[in-house]
Amino acid sequence: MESRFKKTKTLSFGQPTFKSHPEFFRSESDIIPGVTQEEFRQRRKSVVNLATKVATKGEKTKDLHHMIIIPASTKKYMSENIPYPFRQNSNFFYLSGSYDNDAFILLISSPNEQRHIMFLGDPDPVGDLWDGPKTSPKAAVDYFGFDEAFLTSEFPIFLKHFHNPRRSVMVWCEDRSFVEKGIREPYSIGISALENPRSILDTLRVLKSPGEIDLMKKSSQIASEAFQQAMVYCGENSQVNEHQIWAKIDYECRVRGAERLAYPPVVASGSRANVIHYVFNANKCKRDEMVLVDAGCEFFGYCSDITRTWPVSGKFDNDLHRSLYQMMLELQCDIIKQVRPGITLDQLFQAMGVQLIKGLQDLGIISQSLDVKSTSAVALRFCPHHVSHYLGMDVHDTPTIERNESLLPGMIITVEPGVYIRTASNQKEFLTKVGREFEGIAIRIEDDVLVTDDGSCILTAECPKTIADIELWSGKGLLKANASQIPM
Ligand SMILES: [Mn+2]
Repeated sequence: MESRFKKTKTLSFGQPTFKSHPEFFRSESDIIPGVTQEEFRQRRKSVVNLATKVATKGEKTKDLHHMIIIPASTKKYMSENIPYPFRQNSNFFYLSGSYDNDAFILLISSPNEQRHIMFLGDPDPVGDLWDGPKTSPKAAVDYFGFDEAFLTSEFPIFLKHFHNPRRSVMVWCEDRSFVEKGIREPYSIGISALENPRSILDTLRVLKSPGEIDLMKKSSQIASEAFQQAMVYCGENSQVNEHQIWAKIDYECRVRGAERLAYPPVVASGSRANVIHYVFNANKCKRDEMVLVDAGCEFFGYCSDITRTWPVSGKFDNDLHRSLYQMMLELQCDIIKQVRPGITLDQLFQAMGVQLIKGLQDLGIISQSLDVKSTSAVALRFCPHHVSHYLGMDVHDTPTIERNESLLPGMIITVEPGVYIRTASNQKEFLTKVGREFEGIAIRIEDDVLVTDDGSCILTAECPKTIADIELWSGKGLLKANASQIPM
């Protein structure tokens, strides 16, 4: 077979390819590492097939046509001419592998055929001077494997040809105004229904292919190594602040090939860890406190999501820290052991609530007299967030998939129990005298877990989690600091 790169020799791309980044790609047929042009084509086919099935409820309907429109992200500005870092729309990326902005995918299904079309931004001599050339329609066909590709300025002509008053068209698009202003009004195309394709895409995206699993493994590996290095860094530097730990994780992820952090991280030391979405990340870390870090990265569009809580000093010298941490660690490991096909995220959450209350009672933090069976409301006061969410191209992936759906092999989820002992009044009534000593301490431990045929596999297993491993990695930093003090 002729190499695709011979055909596409003159094409340029605004994204990594096998040719430009051979260290990440396996073969020339990959559009992103491990995901071939054929897999992207299959995804588009599956979207069309599922949309058709949902629309007709399995019955054969003769003349119904479907137009599924998935726009790319547009360039967004933070101030005059200064763009925000570009982040592709996950659904557009899932169906194309393309980083192009101001483009859209059009999938057409008629009773006898499917057409996969990409519309791309028009060449702009002035804009291209600043931003570089855009992907051409030829590249969209040759490299990305679309059946046809046009410039967005050609869309009206395309619609004119497509328009047929006898045709009944169901349009699938999240952006209503795009459909009303771009299709219905100017061309008076008879649209029989306007549907949102989101849940169809979520249904497909929640199950990861082998290529996607490998990307998730890589993303998890990169973030795990960044956490190792952050622990070394804290051990090495007697004075750190949250901002520096953030910078360290960001740096260590990027040097390993991640595009960016997957979300604004939480780096919260001391009692600030009680603020679940604390992102100010600029306070000093005290050596006798713990720091909670919730961070992950994106690798070719696939996210990792890790939380670790560790003593800034690198040693679990404080008995309160040590005992509460050990309890949460055992709880988190027990919940992960329950992950298998058939169980639901809500069931994991229930299990966490029961075990959290028992753990707090065993440590004497809350009263023994509380009935463990009616604990979920009390558990929510100590851990006000869910224990799990789906993970994939988005951090909070496939949100239309309910948390009471049975897990299937190939799904990837987080397991992230937390405990937040605040001085908040809604906990006071439960805290014992011993419990009051723990006030201000917050711990969350989060791993990314793949559901397998017979259980699960932790993708973030390299990230230090046991007390011994955390002290080991922090200890590497302490050793470095001591070595640098030895006079030469
Ligand atoms: Mn998470």
